[in-house]
Amino acid sequence: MTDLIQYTTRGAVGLITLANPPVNAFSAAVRAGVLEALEGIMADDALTAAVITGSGKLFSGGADIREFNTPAGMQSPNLPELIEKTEAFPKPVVAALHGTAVGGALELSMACHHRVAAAGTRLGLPEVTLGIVPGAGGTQRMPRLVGAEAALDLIVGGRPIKAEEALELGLIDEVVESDVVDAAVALAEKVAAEGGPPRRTSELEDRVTADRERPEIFEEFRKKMARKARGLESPYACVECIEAAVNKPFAEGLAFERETFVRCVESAQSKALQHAFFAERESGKVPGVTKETSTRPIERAAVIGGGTMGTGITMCFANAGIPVSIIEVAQDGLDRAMKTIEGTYAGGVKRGRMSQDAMDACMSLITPSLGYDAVADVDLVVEAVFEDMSLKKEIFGKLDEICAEGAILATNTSTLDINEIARSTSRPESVVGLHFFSPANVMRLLEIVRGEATSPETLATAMQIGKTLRKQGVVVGVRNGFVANGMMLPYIRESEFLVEEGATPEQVDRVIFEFGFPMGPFQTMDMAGLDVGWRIRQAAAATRPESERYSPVADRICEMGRMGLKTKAGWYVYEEGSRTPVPDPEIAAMIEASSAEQGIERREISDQEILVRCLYPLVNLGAGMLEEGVALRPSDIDVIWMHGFGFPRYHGGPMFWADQIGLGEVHRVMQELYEQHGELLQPTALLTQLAQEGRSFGDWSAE
Ligand code: 3H9
Repeated sequence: MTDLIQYTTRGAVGLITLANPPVNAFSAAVRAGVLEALEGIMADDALTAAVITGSGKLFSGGADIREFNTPAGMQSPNLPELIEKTEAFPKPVVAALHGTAVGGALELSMACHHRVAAAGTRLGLPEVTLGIVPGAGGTQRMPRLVGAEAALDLIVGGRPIKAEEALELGLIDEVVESDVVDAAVALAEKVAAEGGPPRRTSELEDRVTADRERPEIFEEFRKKMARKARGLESPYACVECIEAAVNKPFAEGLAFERETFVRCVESAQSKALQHAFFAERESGKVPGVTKETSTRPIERAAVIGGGTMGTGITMCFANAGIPVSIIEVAQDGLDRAMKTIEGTYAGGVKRGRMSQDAMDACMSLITPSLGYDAVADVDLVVEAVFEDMSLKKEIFGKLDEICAEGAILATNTSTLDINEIARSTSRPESVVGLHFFSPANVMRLLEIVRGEATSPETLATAMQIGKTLRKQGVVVGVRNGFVANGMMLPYIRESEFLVEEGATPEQVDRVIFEFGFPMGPFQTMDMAGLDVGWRIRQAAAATRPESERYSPVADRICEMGRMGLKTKAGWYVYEEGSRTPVPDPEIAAMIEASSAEQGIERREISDQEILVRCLYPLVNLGAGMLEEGVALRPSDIDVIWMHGFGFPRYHGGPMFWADQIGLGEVHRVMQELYEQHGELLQPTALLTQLAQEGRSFGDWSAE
């Protein structure tokens, strides 16, 4: 038998243990091993029952996703075959669950005749997040155990639940605080002693018969999910499968589920979502940092600056249970910062997102401090004052004097050179960038900026912090705007040029929204506030080459005092109390006047041109950043865009999306744009090379 399965006996019970680290995925060898063990138990008259469990910290993460669309995935027994054989097994089979049991692992458990879980085990069917439906009977068995409404919630939501909730729903039979395998073996012995045919989930009819009387639940659910499922195929496919479970005999429902699974797993959306899953995990692997690299435990932190970023970052630490001091130079600034934090938490309590107790616990972890004394005993400081190099150098000089040896000195700068900041200390190896996105307590992306002197220990600690704060960390190099904001530049620039050439802000925003972003660039700018960009442009004006094309429209909007949503006017106008952008004829007239002034003859601009003009240049710049080594791999850029700017996950991020179009085509269009609009759109060397060689970013990073 394969060594990915351990097999032993406990009295008259055969114990099958999955042993395929890290997540005991059901690869071809594991499936074959489980089946072989079951056959052995069948053939042995001394054995009356079977228990299936997992080794290590979890039961199993389900099917082996890397085997999707490969011959290994279909190798007999495939997962549906194994699961049907488990349910049909004549001797009782009990699942002993701990840690996590998701996807195909929960599907197998539901086909076992009984399920026992250790307290706190997480159970779920997350397949929808991979663009598929549960494809091994999950959509048919779950409604039979918990009813259609709970099944819709769990399968379409894809969210895991704790064993205690699963017990209440009827998904499992027992939750134990004691050893789960002992409990499962005891249950197996008891059921075997009682005799009678095993309890088969596929034969349970009560729940589905009752649900058949309420066909309206499906339409109601479809309406309820519409906003969240916009653009996605698999949530609707999941609903159809659960509907089939209710309305069709089990075997027909199962066949329908199978057909739907096969269609979904081959879809472009599923491939993109699988890419997103692996890209997120890949981003945690960084040259020079290994499992052996030591990290500093972060028991206390401090944040310098009580503005929007500083308060949000402070909340991140408190939310993670880490005591944190927030430092301001004047009492009124400190009071304002604490009021902001308290108000944000209170808003969460009011909206039912957190309990009053949780808010009180977070507030008790935050210490307001005047001056730098508070940094003396912290393990990490995050500086989040405004973007002024001399101020930052002064602060880092002080930190260098006061902080304990080995403490991590981080800056939240989004534009300044971290190497220069690091040089203002005597310990540049301890300096790193932790670039949070606004609002920092909400946004998941964290750019971890590696300076030229940052030590592997500092970097590893920063990556560890990202995980503790439940952020999606991505390591990047030093460059103006790093990767995220740097790549935002051509996206915003081209959208503004398009408006000067004949499009309208609302047309550009509609095209980008329809592509799948939560909103287009003009609405985003209004939401973020136009003043920050304006200040940055003013600062950069002196160094901008005369010959470079520049759209003055955004500056003029600011000159009119329109700073976006917060002033109820920006690219759009906003009615009192509303966040809905309303096109403004005054802005339309101003844009037309600006086009005329610059001698630009306005023309009809197609939706397709808008899409490629906004997105191809950022792919092009992404390729440039790979060449420079500022981004480590194309998939890191994808993660940054998905988590930082809402690039639709079902397109897999800009670099994966470009690969699907074909880099030959992307390059051809970039070349055309370059010839029409000039050097800002010149194809980068890496894009040109890959296009000429007929390769993709994926091929390049696999080298
Ligand atoms: C399914 O079951 C289909 C069926 O309905 C029908 C089939 C016919 N496969 O997340 P981590 C890797 S669909 C292959 O950091 P954690 C992961 O890439 C499946 N590899 O660990 C990483 O590799 P590396 C439905 C997998 O402890 C390593 O394991 N199941 C799989 O933070 C560690 O991963 C899911 O969607 C997999 N299934 O969290 C569950 N899972 O070290 C997906 C993980 O090389 N998995 N890897 O980077 C998870 O949600 C989490 O991994 C889990 C553990 C919660 C299990």
